Amino acid sequence: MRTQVVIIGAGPSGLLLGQLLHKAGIANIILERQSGDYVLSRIRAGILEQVTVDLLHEAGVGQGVDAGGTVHHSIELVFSGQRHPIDVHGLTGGKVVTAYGQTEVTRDLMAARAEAGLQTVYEAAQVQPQGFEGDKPFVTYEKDGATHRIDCDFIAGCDGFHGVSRASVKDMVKEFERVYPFGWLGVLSDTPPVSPHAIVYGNSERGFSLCSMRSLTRSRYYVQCPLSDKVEDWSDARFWDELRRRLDPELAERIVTGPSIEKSIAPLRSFVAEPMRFGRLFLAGDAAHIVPPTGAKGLNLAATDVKYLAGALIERFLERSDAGIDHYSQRCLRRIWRAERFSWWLTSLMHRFPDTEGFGQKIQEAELDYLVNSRALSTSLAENYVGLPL
Ligand code: RFL
Ligand code: PHB
Repeated sequence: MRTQVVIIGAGPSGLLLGQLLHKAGIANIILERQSGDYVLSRIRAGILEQVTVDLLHEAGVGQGVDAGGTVHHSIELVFSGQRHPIDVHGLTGGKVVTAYGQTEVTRDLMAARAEAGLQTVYEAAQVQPQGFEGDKPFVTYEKDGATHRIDCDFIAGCDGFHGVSRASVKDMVKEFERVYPFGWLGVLSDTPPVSPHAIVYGNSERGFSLCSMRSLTRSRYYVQCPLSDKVEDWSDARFWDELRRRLDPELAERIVTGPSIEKSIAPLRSFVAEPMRFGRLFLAGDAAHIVPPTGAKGLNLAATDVKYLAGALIERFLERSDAGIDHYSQRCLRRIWRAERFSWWLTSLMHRFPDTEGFGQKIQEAELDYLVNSRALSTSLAENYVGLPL
């Protein structure tokens, strides 16, 4: 078999890249380890920057977010039992973010791919990128008891943090990492969101909390929890009780509870692998970097990697220029490190750190107080939240 680009991974990065390349007439095949249903069952991101929404339109899949997304003009911070709105729209000269689930983004992209008749091999085992340091790359995989080989011009490693792409260049990458001493317990429920207008980030002495949404009838909530906790430790009743205790009295009163339809614990990590290009193999999205979810940047960063990679490959195939490919890593990493800084900062500001004693805690409280009373720092938060310009 032969194609122009083999994409490893059918998460949002891989599917979006496939769609953008297809629109430019570039043939591609996606190899995915899991089944399509499994990919759709992973509940993750919910907040899209305008750059990401624009890219979905460019890929021809913008109808879903237009119809089902909710535009947010502000976020709210809750600490010391009080709420503080941050007017993101006003502070950024009119920019907004959109609540629309990663599951929905993925479903829209899968549907467009199926409609265009493009090939995705689900449940592909032992996927292995090869020959990418020379000019005849290929990818092998196993399916239904047989080994298959696809020859190609380029390989895109869009296979997430635990994928095979970064693992296959591990001697050539430099890794930067910080692991945080807590996780997030997330709950999805078919209940109206506590605030349909703002995403609420809470810092209380019991730990971090977050109130978000997927639609006017579906909510997404998180609480900081110890890494040793198991999902089974958290009944729905315990979760709702804990969430309420971390908010101010008015919001706590307004929470509409209901049965959870998904509940999971995610560890928090900052991670960057450099560089992101190895001959004819490129890393994109979570395969190259992870941010703690506090800044809502992971999926958005993945989307900008894909924008740069699609642009570079289109330039190469249609204009015979290597300029975009040669600058891919450098272009992405500048934006990635800025998002890493923001996500680390917001994580440090909003969580309780188990080993932080009095001084560190007092500094955190002083910074929160400064943030909500300083237009300069509020503007910095707002402009990073909506996404720095490309
Ligand atoms: P994914 O989504 O991990 O997809 C990678 C795909 O590759 C497949 N794969 C393989 N396929 C073939 N062979 C192999 N050897 C393979 N190994 C892996 C996997 O099965 C999978 O299908 O990476 P991608 O596409 O780069 O997308 C990245 C995003 O998923 C991620 O950054 C976001 O979810 C992060 N994130 C958020 N991002 C935002 O922009 N806004 C948010 O509000 C936000 N909230 C979040 C988040 C992540 C969270 N968790 C659970 C980590 C909230 C949470 C709780
Ligand atoms: C979500 O809606 O899942 C969400 C929102 C904001 C974040 C992280 C996750 O910072």
